[in-house]
Amino acid sequence: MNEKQPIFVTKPYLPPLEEFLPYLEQIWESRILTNNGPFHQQLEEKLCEYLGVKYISLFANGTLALVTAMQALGLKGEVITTPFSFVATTHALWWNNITPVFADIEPDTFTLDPAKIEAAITPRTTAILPVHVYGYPCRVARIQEIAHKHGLKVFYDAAHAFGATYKGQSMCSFGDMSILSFHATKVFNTFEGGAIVCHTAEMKEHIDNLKNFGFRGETTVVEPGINAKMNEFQAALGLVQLNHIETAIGKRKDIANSYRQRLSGIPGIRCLADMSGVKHNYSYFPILVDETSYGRSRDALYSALREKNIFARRYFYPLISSFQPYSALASADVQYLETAHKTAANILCLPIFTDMTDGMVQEVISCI
Ligand code: T4K
Repeated sequence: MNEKQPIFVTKPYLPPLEEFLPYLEQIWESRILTNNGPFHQQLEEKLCEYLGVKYISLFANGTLALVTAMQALGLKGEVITTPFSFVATTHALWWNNITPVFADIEPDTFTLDPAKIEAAITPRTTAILPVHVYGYPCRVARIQEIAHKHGLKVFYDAAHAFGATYKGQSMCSFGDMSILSFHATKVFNTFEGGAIVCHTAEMKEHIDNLKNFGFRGETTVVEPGINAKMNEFQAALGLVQLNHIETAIGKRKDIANSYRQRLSGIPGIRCLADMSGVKHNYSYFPILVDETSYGRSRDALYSALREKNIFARRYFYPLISSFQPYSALASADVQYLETAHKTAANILCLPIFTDMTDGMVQEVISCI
């Protein structure tokens, strides 16, 4: 038996407990547990400041934010999206009775390839749903041009992109709206949680109605909404986490740089470089394993790491398009998704988290 503590792909960051306790005391005192309470309101304000955006609506999790974003935009028919993401991206379409149309990704950033989007547009297409995978920006300008030309909405799954910026702008400020995830495994967590960023007060009101059963006021229901509200415990944790976010991203950056430096001499292991004009958040640390020059497959490396109690993850393998609910779609055919398939076969996300020690990083590197 291996006695060593496991090193998981991530370990949620929690602030010192004493910083959270006063918030808990206030909740116990006020008995306001949910439904747009004071911490919820404060967190929306503080997040707008931190992200440099005008309107944000908090959610119980990122998946409900995705489902609601589509409702708010009134989408139907088909939506063009990437197969290289967490399955929630596509599931949210299914929950809205929308057909996902998969298009291939770019080899350098693993984001939706604009060159493949246009070919996938049909008269039924209503929107494009790209993902800023690992916090790397999609080609937002080009995607906007295509959307404009064809009269489509664009909404970004920015679940990985909290705290990341592109050309000085928060990565969740592009398109018609963006969704965020504050799940335990994310750079910024509220245990579970999520948000929608949008651009007008009217749209925020619409989204806020939708996440609260469609209520506007006490006695009027304006649309068939759902319950997707963030509670006061989650919001309180968010307020405390926000004080630590820049330190957390800084620590992750140091870990990413150590990996890059020390893995650079290993043939067949490719790390993603930082992109110019981007402030990265280092939410994941993906490597690509080239079996021929490394001498082992990605899966062999994944298993060898597990034997040493190191739990790297194959995000995102299998592709969403390979999962049973979607594999029969015409757009799921391998011939259209060559880069995505190649990437999914060779990708491995190494452990990275705020409290990761240099010793742990060294352990992972030695094993590789
Ligand atoms: N869009 C994108 C692009 C996403 O990546 C996600 C979620 C969403 C949308 C949907 O957002 P949410 O509805 O989740 O807010 C995890 C997360 O559950 C999921 O949030 C995330 N993406 C996805 C990429 O990863 P799993 O099944 O891989 O997580 P799990 O439980 O295996 O956790 C990974 C490791 O983290 C564990 O081995 C140990 C460690 N861990 C995990 C948790 C939950 C802890 O140490 N403590 C914990 O509490 O899905």
